[in-house]
Amino acid sequence: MPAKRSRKDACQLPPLGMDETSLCSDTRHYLAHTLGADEENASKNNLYTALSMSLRDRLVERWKNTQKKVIEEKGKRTFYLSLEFLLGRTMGNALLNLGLEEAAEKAVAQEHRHLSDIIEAEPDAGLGNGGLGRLAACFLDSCASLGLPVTGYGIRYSYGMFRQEIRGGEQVEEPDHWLKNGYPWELKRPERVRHVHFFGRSDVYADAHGKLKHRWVDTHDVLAVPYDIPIPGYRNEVVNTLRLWRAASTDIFDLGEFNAGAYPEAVAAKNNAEHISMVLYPNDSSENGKELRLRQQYFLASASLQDVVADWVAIHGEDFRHFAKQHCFQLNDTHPSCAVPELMRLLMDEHGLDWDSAWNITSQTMAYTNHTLLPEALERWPVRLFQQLLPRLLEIIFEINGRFLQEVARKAPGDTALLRRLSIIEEGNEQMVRMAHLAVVGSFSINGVAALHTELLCEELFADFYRLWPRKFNNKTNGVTPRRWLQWANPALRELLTEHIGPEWKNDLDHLKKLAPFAEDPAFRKRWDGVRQINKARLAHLVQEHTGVQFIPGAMVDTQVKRIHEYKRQLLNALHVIHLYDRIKRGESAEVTPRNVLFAGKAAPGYFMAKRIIKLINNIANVVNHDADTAGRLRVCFLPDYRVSLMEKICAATDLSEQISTAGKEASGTGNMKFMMNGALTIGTLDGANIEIREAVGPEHFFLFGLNAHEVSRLRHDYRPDIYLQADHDLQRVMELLYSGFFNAFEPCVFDPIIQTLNNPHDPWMVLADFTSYKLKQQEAAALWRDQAEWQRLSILNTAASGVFSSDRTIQEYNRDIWHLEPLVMAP
Ligand code: B1H
Repeated sequence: MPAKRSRKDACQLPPLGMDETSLCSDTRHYLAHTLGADEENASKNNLYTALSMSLRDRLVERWKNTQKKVIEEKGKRTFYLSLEFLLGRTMGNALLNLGLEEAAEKAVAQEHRHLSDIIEAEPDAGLGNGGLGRLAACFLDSCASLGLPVTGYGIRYSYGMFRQEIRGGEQVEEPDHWLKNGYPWELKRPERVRHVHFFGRSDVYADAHGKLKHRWVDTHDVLAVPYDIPIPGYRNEVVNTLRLWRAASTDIFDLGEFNAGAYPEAVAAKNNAEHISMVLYPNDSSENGKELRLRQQYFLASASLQDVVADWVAIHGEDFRHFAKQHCFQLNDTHPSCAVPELMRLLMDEHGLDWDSAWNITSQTMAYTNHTLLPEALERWPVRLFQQLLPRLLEIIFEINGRFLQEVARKAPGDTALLRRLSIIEEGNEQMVRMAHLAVVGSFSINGVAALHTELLCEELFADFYRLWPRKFNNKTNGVTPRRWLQWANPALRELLTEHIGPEWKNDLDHLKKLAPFAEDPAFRKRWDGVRQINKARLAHLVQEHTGVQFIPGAMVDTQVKRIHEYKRQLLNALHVIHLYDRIKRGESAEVTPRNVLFAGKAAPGYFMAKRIIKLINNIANVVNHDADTAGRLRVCFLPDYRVSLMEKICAATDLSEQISTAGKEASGTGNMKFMMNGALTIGTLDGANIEIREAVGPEHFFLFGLNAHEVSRLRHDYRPDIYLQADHDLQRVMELLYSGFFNAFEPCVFDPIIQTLNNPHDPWMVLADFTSYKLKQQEAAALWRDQAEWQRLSILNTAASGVFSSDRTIQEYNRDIWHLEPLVMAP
């Protein structure tokens, strides 16, 4: 046996330097030796890649130390399972969290470049649709920053959220090949590949002791190949992991075809497997119902659980007695909820546990977060599809359901209507698996994402479950990471804050409260305004560059950026813009407060109305911006390809944040929090987290309008849009402009579908019902804008009250109530 090499013999590596010189020399090394770039004229992209590699090395050191620590501590761990992680760019985040901003600035200067240009060379990792995916990314940042041992599991889509172009006012989707230049932040881990089963059938056999067991046979397997992305905490030496799975084919050919000479055909068949991780489904808040989507969901659940179980077995063998104490799986909506039957399957079929032991483990480790009440987003899969694709899983789901319904029947004998309502299987023309019911039955914790949302979950969507298990339900109001959304997005404000309230807010956002007294100080308000002007100039430049629209200097920046959806009511905002234009045209120009109205957002490619709304906004912008009468009064802009890196510039420059969804429909919203943190005032309905934003800043500092959720549901049955129209002359004029074809001169009838829904008594979003109160609130906001001292005062108070919307607070609550993890403390 060769002697084991002692540590001293090994070529020991000194820790990497955290100064500009070592960063610079490493970056040059990668430029010259790894990328083979000509040092004299390396491209921006070369420099971005080389600097990323230098930063990654520094992350990897801390990553390994963190992993070692996690193993040593033998503590409980949480796994965040999500079909979406909307990371955006990584370089800025790595620089900020490692404390290397200045060093990088100087290192890049030595290459005669600006760091800001290098940062712009990074494509966004757009592996998510919107709020739900971005929340997952904010949560990872907070977990690492709080030192909590949390690992993210997701899919490494080859194509993320589509790129949006606007042609002729319409959305055109282009594929987002974000990996085309390589992704320097990931490490492939081929040694941890997993096999995921599909198709085949469930088989019963007798084990060595004569016990009947199940196994899934004749399967078509797909390989799951992991790629790890480091998630650094904020200056605490912790680096957690986001593990993304790529699908690959097994090396098993169809030997029949192969030997029959159909070699290319046999090889080509391998392609099918790879389709699973090809593309993100671009539907926000509505289910897709496509078989490939179910394959993605099971692929993620199975690969991730196998990964965790394999680590357990490597240390504890087949003894699962303490598994539940040591693990929690947080399900980001129902999308990964195949995890419930899959963990049952792994424990029983692959590790020999009996049903009760497996169920105890499963139902004590799964926790489910619901993100929407919209019926169109509630996932249901045909039993027939499950049977074909995941036969063994379906068998387990039926067994879970049977046992669950027996328990209900014992508690409520004879109540068959209740059984039918609660069942995981929906009966009807076609039997369906209700994924939300599966998640609720299989989890020990179920949470909503804002106070109102959780209340409505308990009262409506899950009312029967709530009566059964009230203690499972809890609220976790969303938050956003203040590293990306305040420190990084708003460096000018960061400096001003630290100068006046000290640096503690960077580790605990509650310290922003100390800002409140400064709101009364005219000199400070001037400084505040100065910061806002810098950010607004930066945004105006970007808007001009991408759309040609010139923002009116000094005018209010009034912003609505989010997915385009009828419930979010971009239409209400558009009607208001028409109204402002109408006032200018009827000679009230002097009374119209100058505004730049900014819209951005993507529509699901198959969502007809959402696409028409984009067209309407663009046509309105075209008319307004080209009418000489609007000069200095009104500009309207639809900024294409909304994404994380754009929001970083938008949120710091917005004066008025539009959060105007129909009450009861927006589960939480998180853009609303980013705007508030950066000093925007909100105009909004009593919906989602708006309610908590208003409470935090004080009702007098929030522009509230519209029906509340109870009024909306009561009005549902006798909504009369004509009544609201009759009552508001301004609204009549707006609608007449629309009817007259004023915004679609050479495009007859394009807006007819919009006009029809607005006038439809079945319009679920009740746009006209809220128009008048919205218009009046907008007038109040405009009046306040004319008093700049007062506006700045409220702006400061908004930032001062925003500490509670840090995702650090949210994650501390998840940990206190659901996860119970011990924070890691790493030596500096
Ligand atoms: C949210 C989704 C969503 N809720 C289905 N539901 C999807 C549903 O691809 N799909 O099938 C994708 C996304 N997204 C959002 O979650 C809510 O609308 C927001 O109000 C909330 O702030 C956000 C985070 O909780």
